[in-house]
Amino acid sequence: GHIIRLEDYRPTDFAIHHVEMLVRLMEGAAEVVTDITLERRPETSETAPLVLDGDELVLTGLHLNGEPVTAEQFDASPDQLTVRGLPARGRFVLRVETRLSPETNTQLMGLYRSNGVWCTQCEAEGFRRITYFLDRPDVLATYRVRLEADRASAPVLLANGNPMESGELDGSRHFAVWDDPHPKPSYLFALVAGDLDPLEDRFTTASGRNVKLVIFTEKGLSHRATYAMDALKRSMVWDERRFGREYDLDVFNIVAISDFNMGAMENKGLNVFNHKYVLLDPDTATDSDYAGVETVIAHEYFHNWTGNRITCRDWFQLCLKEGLTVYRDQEFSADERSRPVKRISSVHGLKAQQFPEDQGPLQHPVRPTRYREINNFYTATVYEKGAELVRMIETILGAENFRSGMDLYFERHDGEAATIEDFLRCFEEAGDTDLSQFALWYHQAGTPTLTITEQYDGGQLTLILEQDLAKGAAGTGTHPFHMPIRFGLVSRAGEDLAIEPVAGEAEIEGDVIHLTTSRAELVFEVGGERPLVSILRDFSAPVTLRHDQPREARLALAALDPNPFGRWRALTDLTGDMLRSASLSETEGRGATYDPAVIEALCRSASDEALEPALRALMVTLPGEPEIARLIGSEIDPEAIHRARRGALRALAEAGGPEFERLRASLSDGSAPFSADAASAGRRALRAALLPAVAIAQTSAAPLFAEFEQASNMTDRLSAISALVQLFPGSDETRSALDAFYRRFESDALVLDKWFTLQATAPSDGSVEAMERLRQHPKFTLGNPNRARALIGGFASGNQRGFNRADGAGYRWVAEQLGELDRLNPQTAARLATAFRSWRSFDAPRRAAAEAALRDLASRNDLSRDLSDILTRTLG
Ligand code: B3K
Ligand code: ZN
Repeated sequence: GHIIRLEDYRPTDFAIHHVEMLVRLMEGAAEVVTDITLERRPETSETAPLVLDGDELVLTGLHLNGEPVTAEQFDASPDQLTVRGLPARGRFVLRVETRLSPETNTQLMGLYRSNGVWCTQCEAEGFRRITYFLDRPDVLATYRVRLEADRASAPVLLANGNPMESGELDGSRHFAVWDDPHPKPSYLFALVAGDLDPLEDRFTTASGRNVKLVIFTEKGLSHRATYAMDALKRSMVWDERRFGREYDLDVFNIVAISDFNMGAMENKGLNVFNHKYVLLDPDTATDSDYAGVETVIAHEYFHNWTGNRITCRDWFQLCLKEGLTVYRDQEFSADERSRPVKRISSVHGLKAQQFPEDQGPLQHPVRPTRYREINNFYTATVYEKGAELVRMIETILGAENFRSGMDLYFERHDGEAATIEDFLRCFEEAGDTDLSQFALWYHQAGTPTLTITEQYDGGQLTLILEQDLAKGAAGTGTHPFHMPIRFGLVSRAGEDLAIEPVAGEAEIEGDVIHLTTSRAELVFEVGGERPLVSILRDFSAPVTLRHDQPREARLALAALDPNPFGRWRALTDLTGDMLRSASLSETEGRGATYDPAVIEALCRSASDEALEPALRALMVTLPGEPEIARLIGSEIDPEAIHRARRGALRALAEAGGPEFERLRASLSDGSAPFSADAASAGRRALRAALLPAVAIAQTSAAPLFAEFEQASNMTDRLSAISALVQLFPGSDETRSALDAFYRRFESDALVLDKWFTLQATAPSDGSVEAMERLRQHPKFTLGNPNRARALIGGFASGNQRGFNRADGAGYRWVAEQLGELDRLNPQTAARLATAFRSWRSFDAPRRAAAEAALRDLASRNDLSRDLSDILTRTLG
């Protein structure tokens, strides 16, 4: 396929100043008339043709300044429109007419219909599926859009910006006109039309602008949007206080849609959401669903400044808006909920998603330099590692200079399409510092390793820090990074000691070491007692840490590090080591053993009243099977990992069982009404985290089933039924619970997704056969991305044993589904295919089976560019 390269970037030959659109929506078709006001740039040759992008388009009319364009003057194909002989100077208007078929658009890019609702998705290159255009982010224009539709099927007509006029038309039709005064790239264009229910509210900005807020849902569901509305208002306040950013239109609309390729989309003034990230109530949504809604609502809202007011020059700069906006939503959640809990969850997610990507065949720099299909670069590396880089800038500069850098960025680049270089320059100026070495984080792919060696003698502690990017940097360079390493030296009484370096090859500022070389030694005066080294606090750099720390020092830090992140890390390092060696013992047929001191530490953290319950839940949860697999790294044997983890759970149950039961009872909210606040959610999280250890000790599934039946909210219900499915897969109780769950929620799409995922992750031996039965279930469809992800993604990413069955049946089943899904929805198929990214880490029979399944799929000649790009790189 054709490769797009960063080094080939050049501006367009023509500028677009303004766009006027008329969109006529009808049953079975849509007509689009687009008046594009263009101007040849002064540096463009007077004869250069205008070349517009298209994708599966049908041109039905073409006019220049009101006159038909003659056949000799243009060439049109479904994916390109070339017009010659255009004016050498001054503005002109090109009218482009297209005819679309939203009902048959199963890709869900461009204009499509979801449950009868017309909606659009344009990022990254969907606008070209609506009209021919310079469909790239550095072409900014103002838009005025007139929508016409039947009043009965589409009483609500929405587009970007502010509402202007609306009224009746002949027949049963009506119209509405929307005007967006802020110049924007085409990927932020949106329209929605349908029979939707509004949930309305208002917000007054700091400077007094009165904004109407509306969340639209499908009929009868608006009561489920109240938490999303609350999250939106809190986001608006937060962005004013934390970054001085106010909203800039008279209305802010959000629409919840059933069929959506990703989480949500930040279209200017008209965010379109996967309904999963809007609709909630205690009976159908879990606490993590609530947290997810809060995060995504905030994320899309924050894009209004980081993404929309300042956008990207080209798609290579995607992390400019995504990494920065993830950083902003993480900070919002940290401020709204618990900072350490949020940080630990983010790091956990980074290690689970981004690290394997960065260490496998889909590795790429945070700012890539080439791509075949841009939709495949909305990755954990661009988003989550991108956010880590912004966080490191904050650590390096300090909070105050960081804020000045952000202020400068907003002031200098407002209304522009910017680059990572522009962004970094603002922080260099604000912090009066050189970030050229730091910039390597954007360019060099791979997870660096940071190795810490301690030496202690005669009251002096020496830390040797070494960084290495030798492995897996895919030709993007291996120069030393500027790594900010936050640390503490902790006394045996659990206090941070004053940091007094006597000699050092790296600069130390406060509690941050600036490591800029491959190796540095630092010597500290510490007196008679050897301190505990709490290194890489708050995960101040996205690295793999190798710290050959004595076990007793880790146990001590797990109990008393004043930094909560440090406690969590010490404990997870211990459990990780324990499970890693237990798995290796299982593979070799030796009995696994579980270090009683580590089990004891897990029990103690669960009961530690000094810590908030949400943090205790994170500490007592054993690493999942994929996590253990990552710690092993190669020749992975999923069966051994499964047995080892079960063994650890039993050891935990033996040591802590009665105490866990007591704790669970004490944490129960009893008959108090459900509250979604972080403290209540934290208590439920700790109860859920303790449940597997309590349940595994029971000889029957009956107590779990009773817990399932008595649950008064989805969080408790799902934790009980998950434990049933995981620990008692074949039991009557499990079957009854799944049936009861189905009967109660069969008409609720979002809960039904949970039902499919629950079963996709069940550890039964015949999992592939069970998957095929679910695939044939009347409620299953590949046409809805959430449903496809629930079943196929639930299995491929949530059932390590089943997907990686040694006979290859799991791989073949998933590959077959991907082939079928690709014909409908290439983007979702490609996304699900990334589940194969770690295939080389498994043992030889599994590697061979995975490769065969991948090659078989890759050899089909009708694959989309999306899926074939992922497969080629995964195999490459
Ligand atoms: N910007 C969108 C993602 C678009 C994905 C296109 N394949 C949502 C977000 O990151 O906020
Ligand atoms: Zn985003």
